[in-house]
Amino acid sequence: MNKATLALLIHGGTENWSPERWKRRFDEVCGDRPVWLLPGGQGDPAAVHYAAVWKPAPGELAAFPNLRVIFNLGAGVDALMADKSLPKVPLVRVAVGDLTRRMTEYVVLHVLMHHRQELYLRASQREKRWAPKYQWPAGAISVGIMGLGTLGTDAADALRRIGFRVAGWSNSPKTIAGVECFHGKAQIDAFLRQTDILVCLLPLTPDTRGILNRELFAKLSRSSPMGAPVVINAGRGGLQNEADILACLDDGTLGAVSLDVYAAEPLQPESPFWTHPKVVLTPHNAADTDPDEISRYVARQIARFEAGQTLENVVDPARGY
Ligand code: NDP
Ligand code: OXD
Repeated sequence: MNKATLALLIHGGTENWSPERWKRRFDEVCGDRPVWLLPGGQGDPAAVHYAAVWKPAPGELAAFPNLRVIFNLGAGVDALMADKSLPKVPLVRVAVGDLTRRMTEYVVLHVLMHHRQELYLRASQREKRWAPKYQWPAGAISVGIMGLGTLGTDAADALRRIGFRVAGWSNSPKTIAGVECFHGKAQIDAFLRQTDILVCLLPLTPDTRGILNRELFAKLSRSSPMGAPVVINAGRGGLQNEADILACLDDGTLGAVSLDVYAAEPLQPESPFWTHPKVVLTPHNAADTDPDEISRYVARQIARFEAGQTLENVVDPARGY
């Protein structure tokens, strides 16, 4: 019997994300399962039971009447959640070691950059200025991580092992060794009050949109040796109020920010973020995904599904993540 077809709908991304590269990988891991790279109209849409997607156009998935599972090729599903015509079938997101480790690299790099006063030191170097400042130890800094899911938990562990004091905030209660855990709206102020460096790894949902705003920044700790709190956002641009970030950097409510994500991507040339001396900017590449590992992950999930086992990392449409 013919195996059900897997359709690939892949838009955007870096050169690592070329749709042809994904197709080659999926062909390798799917054996004799037909893999269609769309758009291209390779056959009857009714033959498609699985779709592996990145940024499909709204309505694109509704064209497949017999879809059983949608696999998002990234961790964040906010773009899919916004598609009102999304077929009501399980949506599986990516949670794999490779992506998690890359995000932890990004978080550790940026926390260390601010903790070790790199903005000041690089400016001194450019000006040939020998002006050492006292360097405090990691244990003097409290890092607070918003989002203690796949990514936040791993980053918390790496930071704790370096010696930072680490806390985290999530929707539901958690117990994580060496990490002070807060949850829900009732505990957010207590979490913020003791946070010197805030790392945001939240998903973008109706509850979290715009959460990184002046009101929240004003609640962060102001007693760290850095002088003013630092914010690092690698979640989604929709989590941040960009006008508030700029105003808070300029009036000292914030000392510096690292941003990987923006309200509108790609970031426009006229954005003040490009040249702001207190902004460390990356082009949404904190954690690139690897087609090799992710195609194997999707093939494994399809095998589980067809064997009657439960799919892993299924998105809860009511929560939006
Ligand atoms: P998970 O779903 O594993 O974790 C999400 C975490 O956020 C959970 O701890 C959850 O709480 C918490 N959370 C969600 N909503 C709320 C809320 N309203 N209040 C408090 N906590 C909340 O996601 P991942 O860790 O895998 O990924 C997180 C996000 O990172 C993705 O959604 C994506 O947007 C972004 N991302 C960015 C990348 C980049 O390159 N910049 C790459 C990959 C992902 P609970 O545990 O209680 O459910
Ligand atoms: C993702 C991303 O969600 O790249 O995986 O942002």
